[in-house]
Amino acid sequence: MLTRIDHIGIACFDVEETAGFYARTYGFEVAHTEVNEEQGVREAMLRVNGTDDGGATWLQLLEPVREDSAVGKWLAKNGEGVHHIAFGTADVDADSEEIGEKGVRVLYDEPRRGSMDSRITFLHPKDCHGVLTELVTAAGSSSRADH
Ligand code: MC0
Repeated sequence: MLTRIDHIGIACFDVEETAGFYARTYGFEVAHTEVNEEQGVREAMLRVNGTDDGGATWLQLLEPVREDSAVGKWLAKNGEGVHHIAFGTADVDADSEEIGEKGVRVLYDEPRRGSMDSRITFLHPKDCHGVLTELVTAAGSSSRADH
């Protein structure tokens, strides 16, 4: 079951500069940074609030480390802006299977590693009214211990 918005992914040209805007304007501080080579991004996670299901709600700033990455291609075409939304779930495997059975394309056969050791998959934006949609099970969420 999808229980919350885990994060909103925002494509940007420069993570540090963009993080400065969010700190100055809203007071959101960077809680975590990493480079995810598989996804081709440098990212910063800005915590907005916490929940009691092992997750929280974040803004995720995404700077491409390769032009041919998903975010690199999207930025070249659209410029900076909202790239995807991510729903939190305790069981990304069950939810992606169930959603796939409804005819929505799930982009990965198996969830992959996401930010902060989460497990993630994506739904094709063309099947979701133009919104690239991610499903996330946070590290430490109950079902994660099974994997
Ligand atoms: C592409 N399209 C989008 C879109 N990206 N529409 C809405 N939102 C987006 N973010 C549209 C394009 O405009 C195009 O529409 C069509 O989809 C095909 O796009 P493309 O430019 O030809 O690119 P493809 O087909 O090679 O790849 C699109 C696809 C890809 C969604 C399959 O971006 C993908 O696999 N994304 C999932 C992985 C990802 O985004 N990783 C970065 C975040 P038209 O109408 O022009 O045909 S990593 C992340 O977020 C991790 C770190 C985490 O959360 O922990």
